[in-house]
Amino acid sequence: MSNKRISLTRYLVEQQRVDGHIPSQLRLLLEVVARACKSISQAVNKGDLGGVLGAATTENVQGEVQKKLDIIANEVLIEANEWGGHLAAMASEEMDSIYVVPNRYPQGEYLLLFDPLDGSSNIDVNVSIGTIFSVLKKPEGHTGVSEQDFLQRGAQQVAAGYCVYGPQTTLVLTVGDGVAMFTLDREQGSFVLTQENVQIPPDTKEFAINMSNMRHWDAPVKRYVDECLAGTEGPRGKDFNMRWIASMVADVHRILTRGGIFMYPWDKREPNKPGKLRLMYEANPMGWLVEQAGGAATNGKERILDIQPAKLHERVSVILGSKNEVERVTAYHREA
Ligand code: P6P
Repeated sequence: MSNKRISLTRYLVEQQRVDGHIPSQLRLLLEVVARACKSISQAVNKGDLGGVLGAATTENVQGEVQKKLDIIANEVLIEANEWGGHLAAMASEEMDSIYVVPNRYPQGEYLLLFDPLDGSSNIDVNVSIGTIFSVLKKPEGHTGVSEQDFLQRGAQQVAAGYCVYGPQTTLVLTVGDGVAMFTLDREQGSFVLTQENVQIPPDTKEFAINMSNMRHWDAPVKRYVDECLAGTEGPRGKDFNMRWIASMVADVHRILTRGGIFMYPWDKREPNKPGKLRLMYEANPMGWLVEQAGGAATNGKERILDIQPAKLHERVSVILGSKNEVERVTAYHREA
């Protein structure tokens, strides 16, 4: 077995050739997204040297003040993908409405959704952040493209992934045949396969939630966390550890790497909102990755990937990670 590392390009070509899993247009799309993530990684790594830290003067559709790097990352992804002929349109956390590929370029059959830089609150304090992306096929039978074409269940995704900008820059990807991880080799300037067939342990001793919201949680979540905190004397009979990076990409990467459960549940602070995180370009891609690695992802009541979206930027409660833990929290919701 040669110890020669396999590049992302070779991995995708082999997936296309061997499993017919990746049509050539989708392979092109994934290569272009990976190249855009490399550019975003360069910008992120410059930090203050690149004058890219701090807030911009604008707000996004969520009413959140945008960071300069949010806007830079969004522009990098748009410019990298609009000319290739593989996309009909794009949707982003940073844009109110969809971005239809301009007429001067050929239209493709795929829809690309992304959170260009998730974890923005961590940008200025040098903590890992990341890009999350999801790929859908444009529904057939009609010309043109509209927001309605994006409103598909997460189970309809044809590819999903993220790139985490941390001590390493790592691209994590699924096309429905398991989860693979590619680490950026800066000397070569290419992503190299470093993990294949990623598996999340079904049990864990590590939970991730923002504990400062405890007084606002619903009873099932409070019950689950109280039992974890009770440790060996409690009903779980074991001690738990807690992590909260406040960067979903970094928390999910840890869970894909060593197991755990991540929760951003509904809480009483904004009772009309189902949760904080967005369904289409955060929960759906992360939910599919976690399922493809043997984990589970629900909103406390149902599988994330079965939720029929009503709006492009709709939010959702998220419980994902080690299968047995997610099933326990979901069972507590059903009992309540
Ligand atoms: P809080 C980042 O802003 C984000 O959208 C996710 O990446 C992260 O998990 C969550 O919000 C953190 O939220 O309320 O703990 O700051």
